[in-house]
Amino acid sequence: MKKVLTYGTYDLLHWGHINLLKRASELGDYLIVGVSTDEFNKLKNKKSYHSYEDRKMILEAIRYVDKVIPEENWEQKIEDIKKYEIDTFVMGDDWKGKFDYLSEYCDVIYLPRTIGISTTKIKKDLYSL
Ligand code: C2G
Repeated sequence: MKKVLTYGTYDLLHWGHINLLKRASELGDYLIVGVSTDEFNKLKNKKSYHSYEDRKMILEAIRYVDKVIPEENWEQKIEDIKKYEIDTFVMGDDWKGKFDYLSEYCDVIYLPRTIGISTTKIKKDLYSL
């Protein structure tokens, strides 16, 4: 079974996120998503609208996602890759190059980011309604 791993905040879930998860799931048979905890979001200077538990529940409802785990720090990726026997690590290409060090443990793929949508854009657009 080919296992794929990706990480993210996934707040205010939108079609750009779904595009990423769909393509990531097509790279294997089993997709694991590491969702940033509220505490880790603080380290990323991100504040989510939805709590970690709610973002986790939403992702678990998506047909492309097989398992959701907490992302608590920057350092856990290697351990997760080993623990879950990951074949392919995937991120949107806004992260291109940042995780190349993981290629020692699995394939590393950066997928084109979906243009025209982001959680930040949603927040801005709603604010100006
Ligand atoms: N994404 C995308 N297209 C968009 C928006 C997001 O392809 N229009 C992708 C991002 O590239 C990322 C995933 O969707 O792979 C989740 O995006 P975020 O929730 O913004 O995640 P981020 O804050 O980038 O956290 O350790 C990695 C970090 O946790 C990534």
